[in-house]
Amino acid sequence: MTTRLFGEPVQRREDPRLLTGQGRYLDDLGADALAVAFVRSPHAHARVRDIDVTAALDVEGLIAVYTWEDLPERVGRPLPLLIPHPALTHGRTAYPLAREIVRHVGEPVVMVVATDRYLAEDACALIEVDYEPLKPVVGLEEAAHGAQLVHEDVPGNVGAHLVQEVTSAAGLGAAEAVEAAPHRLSFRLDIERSASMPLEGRGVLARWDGSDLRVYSSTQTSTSVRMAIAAALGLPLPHVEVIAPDVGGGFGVKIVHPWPEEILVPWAAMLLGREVKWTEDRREHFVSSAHERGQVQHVTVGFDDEGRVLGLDVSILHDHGAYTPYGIIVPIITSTQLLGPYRIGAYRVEFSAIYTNTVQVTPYRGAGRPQGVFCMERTMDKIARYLGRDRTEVRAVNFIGPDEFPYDQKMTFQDGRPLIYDSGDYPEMLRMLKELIGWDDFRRAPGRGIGIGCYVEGTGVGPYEGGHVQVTSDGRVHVSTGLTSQGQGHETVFAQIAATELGVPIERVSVVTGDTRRFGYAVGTFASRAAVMSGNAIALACRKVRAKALRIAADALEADPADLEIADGLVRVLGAPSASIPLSTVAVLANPLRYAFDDEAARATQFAGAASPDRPPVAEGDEPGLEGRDYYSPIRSTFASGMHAAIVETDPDTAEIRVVRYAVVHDCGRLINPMIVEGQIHGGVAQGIGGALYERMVYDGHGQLLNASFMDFLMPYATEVPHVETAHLETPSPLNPLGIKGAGEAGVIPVSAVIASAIEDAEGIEIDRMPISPSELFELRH
Ligand code: MCN
Repeated sequence: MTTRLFGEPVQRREDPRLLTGQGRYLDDLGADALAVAFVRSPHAHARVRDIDVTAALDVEGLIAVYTWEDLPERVGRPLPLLIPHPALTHGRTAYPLAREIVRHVGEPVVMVVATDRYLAEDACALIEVDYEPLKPVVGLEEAAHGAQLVHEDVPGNVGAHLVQEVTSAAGLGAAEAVEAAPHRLSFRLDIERSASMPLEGRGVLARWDGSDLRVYSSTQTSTSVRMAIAAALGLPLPHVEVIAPDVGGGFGVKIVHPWPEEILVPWAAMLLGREVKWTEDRREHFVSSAHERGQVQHVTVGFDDEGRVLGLDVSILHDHGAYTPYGIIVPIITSTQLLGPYRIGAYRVEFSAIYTNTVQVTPYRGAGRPQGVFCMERTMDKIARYLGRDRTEVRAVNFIGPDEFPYDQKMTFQDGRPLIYDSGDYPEMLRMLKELIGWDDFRRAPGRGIGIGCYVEGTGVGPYEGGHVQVTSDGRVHVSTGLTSQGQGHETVFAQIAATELGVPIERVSVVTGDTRRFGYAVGTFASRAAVMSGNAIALACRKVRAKALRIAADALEADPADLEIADGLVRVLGAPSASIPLSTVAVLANPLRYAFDDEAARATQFAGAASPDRPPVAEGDEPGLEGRDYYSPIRSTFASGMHAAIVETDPDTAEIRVVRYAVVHDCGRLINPMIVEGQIHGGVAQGIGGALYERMVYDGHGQLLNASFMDFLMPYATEVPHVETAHLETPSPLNPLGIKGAGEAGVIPVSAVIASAIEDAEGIEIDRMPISPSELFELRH
């Protein structure tokens, strides 16, 4: 049996459970809990004049009705602004229940608790809210005009305005560099709103026993939810536990902490002394969670005869919806990650984050990068078209060379740290991609085109993540880390790391994530950070355990720790395999307190001489047990990269667009599990195809979301997503012990750019907005 598991395509261990209905999602818990439903605003902008709950009080099974007036001061405060930024001069967050003004359809106004959800919904229907409708501002450009305000005290609806500029080596600013360039182009690019849309919506279940609060939440960040709840409810942290059970997808929307429901449900559970649960329905998810992507981008580029970009000026209008709970992280990521694998002469980017009377914006898988990559890759294609050169050649002349790392883009990344690329090999990646898709042999024909898109992605953002590893006397290894899982396969990859580091069969390793009882300090799962952050922390914790195991075994075997190895669960003397001791026995020896009925303990007595009579049973500076905890805190992010190519066919009559081939070359450093990474990329590409061809939030002028159901919001099926051909390039990150970079968002990031590039090639029409439907393509043709 091999114990070298890092890098192998180990089958996902969670799948048998998840695929056979054994998963335990939020709504599988708390069958007897009281149910919560919300009255949500039907108006995009209105003043709440009065709320009459009288009729609802007669509903049989009604337990309680709460409006903002009923909330204690701590609970009723505006929700926290999670990532402040000096440029966010007018950050605004919602109250957990509307206080006076509602600013988008779906904002929670009244909370109803009843014995079941049906009764709670019945009671909601009987509550009369007297709204004074105010004029809503819906379109991004209309809102930027500033004539009508979303927040009375935010002039021009501008939440934030930020300008960043990197001058050229010759000291030219972007405008000067563009002006001085032999060629110039200016154009506008639009990306519409979309959303994460996990299969399982949000949900919260809370139980109060008079002293301790236990909360289950379908979240991407249980430790932060815990801190938020403790703060809002005035409870000491050790008396609050938050557990993320199986989570049916998050894709970004579940990183917000706390959602109003995550405060209100535990508060009601404490007040009522009963278990209380809220499960989001699909319509609620559409109108009251979060969206992303909506941006208008104006680009001016100056370049030379080879296509080298000498100056780039980008101005972005970012639609932030009604609130900024997650700060302005999305447009900051667009601004800084737009540069991709390229060396750009001089660069200036400016964005305004604009409030509109629509659902708030928080990161969705890719988080601002799909917009930035659309911008840069459309730019590369336009340069190639202008110069009559091959699109890959233009990219290649702009690439940062493999010998130029670390490469400083001279900007500040989203975490406030310098934007320095640590490693990569972009020319080699392009060579691999061209070969994989057959770029040079592609036969172009009317209605058949090929497209390309490249990106660089900062992954593994800090500040830290931790891991705890314990070997028990049965030889099992228990790994825990505080971040949560939403389907990424963490139970498998973290077990692979522990099994490799400790030399034990993977079957003996179990992994727990997202349970604050097991691990209290964590940041969460987002920004493709779990593998880098928890992966390295778990490896470091394993190394501590390994060192201790070798020390104890060396005593027992009367050998030097340097002469020992651990393999197949045995600590062995190198070169003398018969001299060995099971790791389970080492775990027994690590604890001076042994139970008489423990078989392992009985076997361990033969090593009793290991304890020296002149030192205490637990030596000073030591701890009982064979376990270790460690944290990984990077100096800065590590930069993954990728290049995608697609072949599309468009129907000459119906303008239907079909993606017939899709190829990906990807570099996430050392692969822990290539099969899982490929699965992540496939899922991301499917999501990206949705964003390129189908998914958009359609608001009318009154701020009503017209397609708030899966009947009307199109998502791709397997029939729309081709087999994704994948190749890996591994340039290890020098920044972390395992050499890993992240992979979880990679698939989605360049897809809109790639599909636009391919349609443009097939049709000879410039594609400057995404998504594009057959009817829009039809119109562009005519
Ligand atoms: N991996 C690996 N080798 C590497 C890098 C990653 O084997 N060199 C593996 C990891 O161990 C992990 C997976 O690939 O199992 C993704 O790793 P990572 O890039 O660290 O991303 P996270 O685990 O932090 O996941 C977050 C990322 C994000 S930001 C979104 S959004 C997203 C995504 O993952 N949401 C998802 N993938 C998702 N997949 C599912 N099924 N559901 C979601 O909600």
